Amino acid sequence: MDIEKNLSQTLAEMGTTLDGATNAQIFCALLRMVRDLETEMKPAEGNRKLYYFSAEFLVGRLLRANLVNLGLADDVERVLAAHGTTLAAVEDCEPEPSLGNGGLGRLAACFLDSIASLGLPGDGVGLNYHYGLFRQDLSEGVQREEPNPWIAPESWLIDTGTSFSVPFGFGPLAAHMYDIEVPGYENGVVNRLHLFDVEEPSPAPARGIAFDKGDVRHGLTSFLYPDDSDDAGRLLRVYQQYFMVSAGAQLILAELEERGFAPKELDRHVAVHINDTHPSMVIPELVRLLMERGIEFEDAAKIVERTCGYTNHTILAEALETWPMGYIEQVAPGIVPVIYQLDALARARTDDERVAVIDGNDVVHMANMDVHFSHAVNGVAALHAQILVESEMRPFAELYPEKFSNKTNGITFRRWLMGCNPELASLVTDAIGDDWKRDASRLEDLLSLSGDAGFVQRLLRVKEGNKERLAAWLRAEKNVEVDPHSIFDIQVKRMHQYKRQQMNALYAIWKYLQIKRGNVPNRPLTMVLGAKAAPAYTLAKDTIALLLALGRLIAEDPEVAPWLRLVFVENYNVTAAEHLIPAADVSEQISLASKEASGTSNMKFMANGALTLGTLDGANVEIAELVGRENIYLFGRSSEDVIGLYDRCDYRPWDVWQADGELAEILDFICSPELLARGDAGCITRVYRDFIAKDYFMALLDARDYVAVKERCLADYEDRAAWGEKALVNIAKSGFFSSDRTIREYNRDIWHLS
Ligand code: 26Q
Repeated sequence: MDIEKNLSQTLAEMGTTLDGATNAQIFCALLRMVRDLETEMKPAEGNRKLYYFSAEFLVGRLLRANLVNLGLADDVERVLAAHGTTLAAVEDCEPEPSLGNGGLGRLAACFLDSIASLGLPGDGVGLNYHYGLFRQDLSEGVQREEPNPWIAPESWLIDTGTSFSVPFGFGPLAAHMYDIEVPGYENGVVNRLHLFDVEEPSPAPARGIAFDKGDVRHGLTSFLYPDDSDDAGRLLRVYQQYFMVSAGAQLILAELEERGFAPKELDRHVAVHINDTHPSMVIPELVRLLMERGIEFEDAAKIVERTCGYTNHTILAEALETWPMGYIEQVAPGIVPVIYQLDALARARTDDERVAVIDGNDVVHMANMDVHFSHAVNGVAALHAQILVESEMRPFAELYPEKFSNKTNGITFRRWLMGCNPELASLVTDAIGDDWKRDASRLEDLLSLSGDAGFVQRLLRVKEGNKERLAAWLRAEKNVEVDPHSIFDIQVKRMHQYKRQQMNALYAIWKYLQIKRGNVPNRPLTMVLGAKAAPAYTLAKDTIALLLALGRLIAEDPEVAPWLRLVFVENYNVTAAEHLIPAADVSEQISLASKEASGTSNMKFMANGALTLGTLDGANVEIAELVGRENIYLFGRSSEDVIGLYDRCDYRPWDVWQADGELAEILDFICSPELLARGDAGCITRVYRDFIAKDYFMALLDARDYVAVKERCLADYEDRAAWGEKALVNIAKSGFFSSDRTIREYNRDIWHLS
């Protein structure tokens, strides 16, 4: 197609020309072009259709991703260059749809891309939040949350004109369906992401990201609720969840009928996937709807069990959802009798109280309901699935051994390599051809270039270029200066104690003190962190305050500043990730072993040639197996050790503080006057107290080993050729983590779509 002609025509309708248009106008013209092209394309077909239910789809900006999949990105880039602009400048006019918190939501987005790219029939079902995850403001030295709107007059949302009536306790409420098209990679397929919304949304949030909880009819889809550490709006989350699953379940049955099948054939023609427990009420809702259509309860329950699959994303007990029956009674009285019947049915299978759907306090355990009434349950990395079976869900695994499996997470290489790192993508293509674009496992062909000094040099130069571009972006967007010749050591992910950003802070203090004593490193180090903390998660917000104060202290110290920078990137989101990850030298994956179910940024960094500094947790275990011990920097206690320490209640940080003078000095520095003066002293002091009194995620236990291994890693950086070889092996082995591989496994073992 003639892109230049198409754009010129649209821009003429808008009263301008390619040379006269603003980037915002060009963005609109490209958006219309993509939407028009996709209207002509067809959804994938098959005997069974998947509906992937998720409260979060962290899709990120969509212009470039769509152009990549339509095979038009390079041509568009050329046309724009001829008219004095770039795709990067144009896409900066697109507000990011931040419709998720972190890994779980981004995984759902990668999965939709892979499902379409594999030509499988499958749509997403979620909610059209008007405000995505809050925008983070750090200007006062602590996190402030601001509303984060993304829906512009012209956006990717398609009004389908369809709605479903959701039977809430207060009466029916229409769920209006908007769609976002999901094109496959150069295969002519478009699937859909269905996002349900109220018909008359609230005009604007009253104030901040607070919400008028009384006004469910208008405010139900206003906000994405931040993760489990935020208790505000619990009841509202139940309203959101039921709204999503009831509308989605009705859509499923309507489409089933349209395809000419009877409700009792549901399991033969539909697969429903439940992404963590947030959509779990789809189970009783489907049973209720089947019963409305004349099917007996027991048969309905059997059909639904054969239809549904459930993925667990966490073993942190506090993140497993439970809802008091009173809440469900108020929100969705129609499914209350169904849940009681499901509880009775589960109790007929076992008298083990630990696996009950409803406990003695009339509280519903969503994950328990999911396991009883799904035919497949999976973890998201080998270690995680093993821990589920051997400990967290052991009674279930004994009851239903055939249900349990692992599906190691993946990422889409379209966004996370071709889209965000075109220089590396073309270097790879020059070396091995472009088969890897359809089959990421072919990246292994790069291993034949191991030992090719010229190629390794080119690889290092691509990284240098990306570091320079990141430095320019940080200057323009975040108002920070970094030295592209320093080592870029990056930890970006949600802020959580188990992810141990606080341990990274200890390293910064250690390094600061070393430099003060004259032990300057070979080369400057730039530590980059980025993370949002749940608004009610005090300790997480305190850790941000500590890192900000440390960054200031280091920057203001003329003895240290030439050697060390600690940059905390404000408002970390998908867009920021796309700039940061291609430029990373070191990927920080330092969670307490056994706590990170999988992690997915670890995979993105690996594919972009960063070396992992990490614990044997989540998918890091599989990364280590793939690249070999010489191409990864591992430290810290094993998951077995950690689980043992928890079981025996055998960890006391106070003892570590008393026994290890050097560590105590680093810790005590947190409360030094010079640091407290550079930030919120109350927040910083709380982090200190928590380290010594609780340290629930054992940062002190691994701190020494962490510092030692990090130093070895940074020293190794100086042998540039050897480092480049390691990066090469990481890129070559990263193909395993393609979400195409993950989705093939889901399809083969769980969904059976075609
Ligand atoms: C629960 C109750 C009430 C309100 C919110 C929540 C809630 C919201 C979001 C609970 C959990 C989440 C998000 C979890 C998540 O992102 N988990 C991550 O999933 C990734 C994809 O599988 C893994 O790679 C990460 O290891 C895991 O932490």
